Amino acid sequence: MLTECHPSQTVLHVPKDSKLLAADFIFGVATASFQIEGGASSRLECIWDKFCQIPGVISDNSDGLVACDHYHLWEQDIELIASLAVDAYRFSISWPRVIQQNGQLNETGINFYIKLLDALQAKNIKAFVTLYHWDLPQHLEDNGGWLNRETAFLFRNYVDLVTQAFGKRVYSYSTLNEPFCSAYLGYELGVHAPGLKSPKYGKKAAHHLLLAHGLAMQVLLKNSPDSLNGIVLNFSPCHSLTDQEKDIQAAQLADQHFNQWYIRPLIEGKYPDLIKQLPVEHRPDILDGDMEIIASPLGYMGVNYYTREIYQTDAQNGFAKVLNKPLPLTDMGWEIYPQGLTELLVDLHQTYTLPPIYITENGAAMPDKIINNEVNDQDRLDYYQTHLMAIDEAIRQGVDIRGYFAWSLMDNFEWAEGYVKRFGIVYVDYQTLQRTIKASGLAYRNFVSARPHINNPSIG
Ligand code: GCO
Repeated sequence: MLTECHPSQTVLHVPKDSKLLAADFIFGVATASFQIEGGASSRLECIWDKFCQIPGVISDNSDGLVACDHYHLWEQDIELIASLAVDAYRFSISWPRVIQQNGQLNETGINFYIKLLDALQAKNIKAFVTLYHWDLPQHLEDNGGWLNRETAFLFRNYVDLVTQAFGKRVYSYSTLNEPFCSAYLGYELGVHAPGLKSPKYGKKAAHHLLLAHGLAMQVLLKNSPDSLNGIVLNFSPCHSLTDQEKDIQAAQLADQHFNQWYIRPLIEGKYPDLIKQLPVEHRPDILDGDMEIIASPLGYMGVNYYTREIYQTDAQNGFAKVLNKPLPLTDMGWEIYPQGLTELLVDLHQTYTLPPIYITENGAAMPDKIINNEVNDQDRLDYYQTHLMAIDEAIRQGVDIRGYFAWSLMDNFEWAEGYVKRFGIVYVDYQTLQRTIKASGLAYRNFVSARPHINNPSIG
């Protein structure tokens, strides 16, 4: 029975005067190559292939060799995306699929994406293309990966070749997805590929990633000046456990390391002042001109938001993440904290001169059950509802937000969590590869297709 005070609802809605309903506000769904494609035998090995072979690093000992087999099922996946009535699809290009070891284009690989782009265009779905979502070719890692400055220039060459091949098919490019994750999780914490662990590595890798971004922006300006070109960053607001000065400072320090370290050089051409306090061997190797390249003007910035983090003081590192999270939590153990999204967006807007913002990822892993071919994921639906309202509030407070992408189109390989954690608005049966739209997916479809300008083109 439905009771009046129950927060759950089976539909998504926003106030009638919300900018989210404007005709030019884009709603989409997002994925990434390694997480969905499979088709591994027709591309080069990437760092995630190798990482998955290390015993114990992936919670279910799985890999990306088949994943959702999107490489073979892409046509039905485009139909699926179209059936959700979204305006846009955000996906990434697998560098090891489109570039051969000798640096030349792989024709089969590039044609896969060209067919995909053409099919999207035929359905009037805007393509938001991510050029790097973590699947570095393994042979480049063997040469130092993102710790080697040369990788940034090889990224530029890759971007040059693919963007020429794609021509005018792409609505929006993002150079990198979440350089924080590539650098910190991959090279400092070692929980992501390539699994290196040293405080000396994180910021060096980050600098080369940011340099790669800047170099790619220059290429995009030349090869694709009419597309919306930018970068996608992830943020978690850093809160302090108590009101004590030491905890407050700890949270501020974490924020400098994890959030400001990436946005500030992009917008202002300099790293946070914290750089001066870092041990010399932890500092990035910055050459003359690097910061200008990194701060190339952005057409937009993508913001990925899932949760906030809480910190307390720590004698050794200055800050420590509080592991005991306040409820409610998602299946990832991440606190559901929609007000953090409003806070984050308003804070960024007050701190920086921002380009237009797109929320390029937001969503939740939930313990889904498929029963009689239905997934009643009310918990995920509630997550979307509260986060859409948080975005609405940020827009009301003056932030220029132009789009929203649900993470993810479908359940997929959730990195170190393997296939155990499900983020999709579409359920994937990994035995049969059958896709089933969850209740949240149906609600999303109903929401986007009921916008005033869709029903009546003269409104909005
Ligand atoms: C990220 C990545 C996605 C993840 C998602 C859930 O933000 O980490 O872009 O690939 O799957 O965020 O963790």
